[in-house]
Amino acid sequence: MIQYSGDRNQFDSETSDADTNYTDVKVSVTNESGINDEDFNVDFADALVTGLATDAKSIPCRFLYDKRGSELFEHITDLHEYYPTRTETSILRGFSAEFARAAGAEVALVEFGSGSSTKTELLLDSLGSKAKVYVAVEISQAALDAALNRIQDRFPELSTVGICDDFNRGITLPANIKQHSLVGFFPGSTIGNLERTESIQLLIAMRETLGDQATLIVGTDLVKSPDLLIPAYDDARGVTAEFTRNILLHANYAVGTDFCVDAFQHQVIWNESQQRIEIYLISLHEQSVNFLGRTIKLHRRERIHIENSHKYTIEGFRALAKHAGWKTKDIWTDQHEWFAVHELAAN
Ligand code: AVJ
Repeated sequence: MIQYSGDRNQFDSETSDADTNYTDVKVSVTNESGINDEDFNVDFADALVTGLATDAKSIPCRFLYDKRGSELFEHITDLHEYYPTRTETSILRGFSAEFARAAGAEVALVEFGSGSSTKTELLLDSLGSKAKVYVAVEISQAALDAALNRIQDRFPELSTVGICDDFNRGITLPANIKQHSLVGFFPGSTIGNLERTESIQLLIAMRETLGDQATLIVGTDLVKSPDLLIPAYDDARGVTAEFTRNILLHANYAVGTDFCVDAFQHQVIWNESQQRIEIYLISLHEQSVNFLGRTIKLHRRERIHIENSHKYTIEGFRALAKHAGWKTKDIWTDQHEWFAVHELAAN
């Protein structure tokens, strides 16, 4: 790779003085913070400037999902303590067979935060030739590419569309998709990351995106004992701790912060009144973090909020969905009532 610190358009010129042919060479421009322009993440930089400026420090959890973060999350889903993935998957086995029987003849499936698209295969398998289009919305480009390649191999007749973006920003569907029966798929209890009011906003936005004939399938983690909840987010092998701390490594290469990752500890709290798991990184000693000409001081034990994972009762989520204009249809759950899959209808 060539490091070049001038006007990179110079390399576009076909009549370059240099002997070298640059057309096949990736030219990267390095800015003052030492990061390649192509890799510098403006959105992440903004979030850090805002999130670290106050006493109640925070980093938005969407930045957990760089390539390494997406890989670590996949490890989490295999952990014994992390019950949501395998529980929801077993629910979806029964659900998808019944759902497919009642589905329209030409279905377009739109998944929000698709990650590895593993659960999607259950729905696509059951839908068979009824599934015409699959739209995957995912913030991690690496995860999106890998998942869509695998899905396309497994379902060669299916049209696939990848949208690499934050689904909270509102997405635009391909124009010709509305001729199909639209089915939104929002599994994994991803909705739990949002505050309750934000969840309502998102469900309203999804109804607008998908249209008034749509169905929405949402997975929510159910309220349960902290004895089960805490270990699910603080596993014995420390995979979740590594996942949380990786957000600092992501900041270091994408924004140029100089976080010392080993000086932060993963902490998990069950907030009973808010009915949510809260995840923090605690500064083990007094330290400062430098980036973009700023210095942020952290005192010993000061914490940075990283993630919330809200838990819902069945009735609590149904009320919230109704509030957002959705009609509540079927609910599927497991024998322990640990997890719920809600089927909602726009009309
Ligand atoms: C992907 C948001 C559903 O809240 O359970 C898992 C994220 N964080 N372990 C969750 C997560 C730490 C996960 N969601």
